[in-house]
Amino acid sequence: MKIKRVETWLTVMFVVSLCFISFALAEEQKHIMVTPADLKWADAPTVAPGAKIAIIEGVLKEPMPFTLRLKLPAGTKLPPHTHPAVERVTVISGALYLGIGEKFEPKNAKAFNAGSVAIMPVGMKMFAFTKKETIIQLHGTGPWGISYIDPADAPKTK
Ligand SMILES: [Cu+2]
Repeated sequence: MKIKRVETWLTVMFVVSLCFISFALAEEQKHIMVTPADLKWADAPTVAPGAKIAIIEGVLKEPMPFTLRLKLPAGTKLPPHTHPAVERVTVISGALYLGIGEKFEPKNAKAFNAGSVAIMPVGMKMFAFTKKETIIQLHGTGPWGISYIDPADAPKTK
């Protein structure tokens, strides 16, 4: 019987969505408290040569909140790119030179020193560079990623 099947299907969908909601709540209630010494830095050659990443919260490829830090060596260049999610950058130390646009034009970049925040909408074209070692924190809601305007700009990983 068709109606019965639709009802069963709706019940299944309802239970499935309840599971997702309780999973999401459980996710929210978990607490994370870290000091700089607790951060676990890993090499991040896909970000830039010599870059390091410390994931504080979340799984970057998943549709969930994430918080991470990037340690960028002096002289790092992040060629023009976009992200599939809102980018929220907080500069923790050093200075991030950030520019808007699809061309890498250092003169169009502004220095964001420690304590600065920048929030860029989905798909905004931007580039960045450092002059000294700089730590930035990114947070937002994934899935997170990066697309280079010129695919040839993607850092080579071996
Ligand atoms: Cu970016």
